[in-house]
Amino acid sequence: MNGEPDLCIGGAWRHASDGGTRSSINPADGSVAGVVDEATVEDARAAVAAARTAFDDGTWPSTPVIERAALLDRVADLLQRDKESLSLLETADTGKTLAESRIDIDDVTSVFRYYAKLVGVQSDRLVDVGDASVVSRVVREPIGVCVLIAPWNYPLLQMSWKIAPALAAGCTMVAKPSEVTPLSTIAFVHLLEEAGVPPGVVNLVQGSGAVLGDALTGDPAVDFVSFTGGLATGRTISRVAAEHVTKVAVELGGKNPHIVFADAADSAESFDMAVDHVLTGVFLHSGQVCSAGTRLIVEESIADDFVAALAERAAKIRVGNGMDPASETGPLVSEQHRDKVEAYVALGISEGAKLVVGGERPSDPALADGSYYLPTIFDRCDRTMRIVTEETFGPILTVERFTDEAEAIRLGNDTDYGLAAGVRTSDAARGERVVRALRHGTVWLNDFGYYTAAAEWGGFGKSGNGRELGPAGLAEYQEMKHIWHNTAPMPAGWFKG
Ligand code: TXE
Repeated sequence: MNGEPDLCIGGAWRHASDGGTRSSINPADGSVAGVVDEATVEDARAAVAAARTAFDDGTWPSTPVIERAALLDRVADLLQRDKESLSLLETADTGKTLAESRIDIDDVTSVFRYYAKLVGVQSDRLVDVGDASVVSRVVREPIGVCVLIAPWNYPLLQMSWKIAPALAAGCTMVAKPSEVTPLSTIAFVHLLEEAGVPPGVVNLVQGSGAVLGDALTGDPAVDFVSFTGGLATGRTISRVAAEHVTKVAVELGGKNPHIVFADAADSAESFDMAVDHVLTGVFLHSGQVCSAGTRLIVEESIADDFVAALAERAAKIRVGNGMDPASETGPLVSEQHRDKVEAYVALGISEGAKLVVGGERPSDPALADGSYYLPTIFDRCDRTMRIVTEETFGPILTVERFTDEAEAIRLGNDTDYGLAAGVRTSDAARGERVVRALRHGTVWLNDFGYYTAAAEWGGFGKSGNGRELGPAGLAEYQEMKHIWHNTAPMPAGWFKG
């Protein structure tokens, strides 16, 4: 970064083979957050080859589990040591508030600690085949060379959900952060080196996915691609990887319903809490969250009051520079992304949705150089509108109304995606019925947005396939091998001649 080499290939830090660089822009004020080497296709191929060599000829895949776990714990310690500097990089690159970045680094730490523990207690499975002379067991082996492609909204967090289990499993890898937010991942790969990750195990390239993508995901030397990002890119990657029947896991965002029954807001206190959770669920990180609760589905009897209270609080959200402790949410990640969000707002208006609050940039001249956008609410929405069906990935809440439980469930499932959903009700039986009926990978009942490293994360439908976090998030990086060992073999006796 800023003159230092940023590509890590086979344990050596290098500049791009053609000397190319890219400026990473701080969306809070348009300044340059860092100048970073931009890999070429040749660099991407070299990174895959280095990962392949490290897997086939290196020691990491056969390093005892206890040592791999100890390394993950060391990474966690170093993350805490460097928490402030990593948080500052994350805020400079993404625009998110420093408070959010600090939470991200704590979450990254937990992921490493979790997988250190989990891999340490995994054991082979003995299978009783009813023959005392046969030892039959199922063992886990690393899947091989992994390509890990991350997005820009949670750069280090999303990358850690991939790197931690990949390392725990004994894989080697090529990591490609988003070209929009590479800074924290570069610092992190230095940290991995310091923790003792052997050369070639974690390779790093930065650059445009459109340029490097096929070289990374279509290389026959790759065994697994883990991708988090947009639906269109997920489709492309799945197609390219299919050429060599390469396993793919993709997390492609969501259009997540937050269903509010009237009984969850029947006292002043519960009403305020429901408003608070809906507000946080959609406007945190200015809506740039794959699990953001972007579709409010509210019972008709309370809808008018609920939307009015939401609008009042949305108008008070302090949008500003993430480095200012007074800011409650930062800018959108880039000018281009704000253009996209603004186009969705214009579309919503033309589709006939009722704009209740927001729908514009902040007027504060101090924010003029950043890509800020105000929290926006559209009422009177329905499924014919693209703002209800498509992921806007900005601070936009759409409101739909229902009159009974069946309709609430139908609306909640009426999406091509299926990443996350929220349900608010004081009726426990109804709550259980509705959460079981919703076809989403995570469902919160009377809460919203929380996750833990120990529970699986991923989507139904077009939100993707595969899982991250939890035991399944490690299993993605492991092949199961059945070993049948006959200690006293006999002739099969099938063919008599
Ligand atoms: O994502 P891309 P973009 C959604 C959100 C957003 C939309 C587009 O709706 O508005 O996606 O965002 C790499 N082969 N999400 O364009 O392109 C790219 O370099 C291989 C949801 O920024 O999906 C980056 O590293 N890789 C999401 C990563 O893919 C390719 C978070 C993600 O970028 C590639 C972010 C290719 N052909 C956006 N093309 C979530 N699920 O949380 C690009 N990339």
